[in-house]
Amino acid sequence: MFQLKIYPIFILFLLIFLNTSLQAKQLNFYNWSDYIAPDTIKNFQQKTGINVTYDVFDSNEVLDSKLMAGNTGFDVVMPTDSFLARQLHAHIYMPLDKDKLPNYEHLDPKFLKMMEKFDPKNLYAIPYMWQSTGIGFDVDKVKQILGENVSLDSWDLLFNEENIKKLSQCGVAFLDAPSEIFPTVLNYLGKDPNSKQANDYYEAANLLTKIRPYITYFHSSKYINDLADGDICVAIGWSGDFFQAARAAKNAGQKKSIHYLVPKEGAIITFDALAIPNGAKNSEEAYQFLNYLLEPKVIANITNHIFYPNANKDAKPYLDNDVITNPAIYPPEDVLARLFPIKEQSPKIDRLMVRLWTKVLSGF
Ligand code: SPD
Repeated sequence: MFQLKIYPIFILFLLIFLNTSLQAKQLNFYNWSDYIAPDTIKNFQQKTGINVTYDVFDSNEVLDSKLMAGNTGFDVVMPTDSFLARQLHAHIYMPLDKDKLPNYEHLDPKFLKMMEKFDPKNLYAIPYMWQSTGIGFDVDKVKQILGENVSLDSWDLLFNEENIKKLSQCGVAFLDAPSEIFPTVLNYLGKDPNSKQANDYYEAANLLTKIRPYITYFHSSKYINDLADGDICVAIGWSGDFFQAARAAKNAGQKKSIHYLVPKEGAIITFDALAIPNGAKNSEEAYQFLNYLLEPKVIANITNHIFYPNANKDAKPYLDNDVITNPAIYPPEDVLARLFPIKEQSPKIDRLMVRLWTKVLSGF
């Protein structure tokens, strides 16, 4: 009698157990657009049996507002350094258990030290790739418009009204990223790019408002294809994206010379980092994924595809020769010396930038 009663309960527990253990393992990854090799996710899924839901964004501001609202459902996300610092103050990430990341040893201590300014003791985030925010352009079109002898090494190309007015004929794109455009303009104006003075931001906004009529659009990913297709001829954007544009143009059989430069006045350098949000449902899978991305061959394959330099010291032997020797991808010392980081800003200045940005975009 007793045995008859316990039997169905046992079956029920067995079914529940089997159902949970047979459910496919899952990982939800939220990454920058155009920021991984086409086979990375597929290879990881094949290797581990973990199903990856992959989604992309093209703006720190968007990622930040989702993370701050909470319960994103993401297991791994990719904030940029100064945004990471701000988010760490809001305690939204899990501290990393390095024992679960045997490949962590491949990271270059030089980059870990740089990241410590944003993530003290490297407790929460893993540096992925880094970049500068400079100017990319179609050399022939720009020369056609501004003349053969135009000097192509200054922010004057875009911040001087005469120049941008002429370039507007062939299309000019700016990143839709106040956190990057304001420091870039401040630096051009000879001010501290991380200024804490409200007046400096008003001055930068004045310059932007003056040239606003000549900016075709503000967007942070569209410029890659538009430059390749000839819909624009110049953009402020992130270094690796312009090599992706050049590849897209070449693959489409177009003879285009797309160049990227860090202007002589200097440009922003930023690091993007991987982190696990608090409350991530699949943190074990997240660790497996992070550890996978830390494999030298895996990260080298990504760099070879997206043209951004990574933070892995053991990946170098696997980098394509034309990538590692390209000074616009791996900049030489004199260019590195012109790069400056963006620091975490006070909430007051952050709010001011957002307010002024809305005005600039609307053209008033
Ligand atoms: N396709 C864009 C990839 C670059 C992402 N990094 C943005 C960093 C912001 N400074």
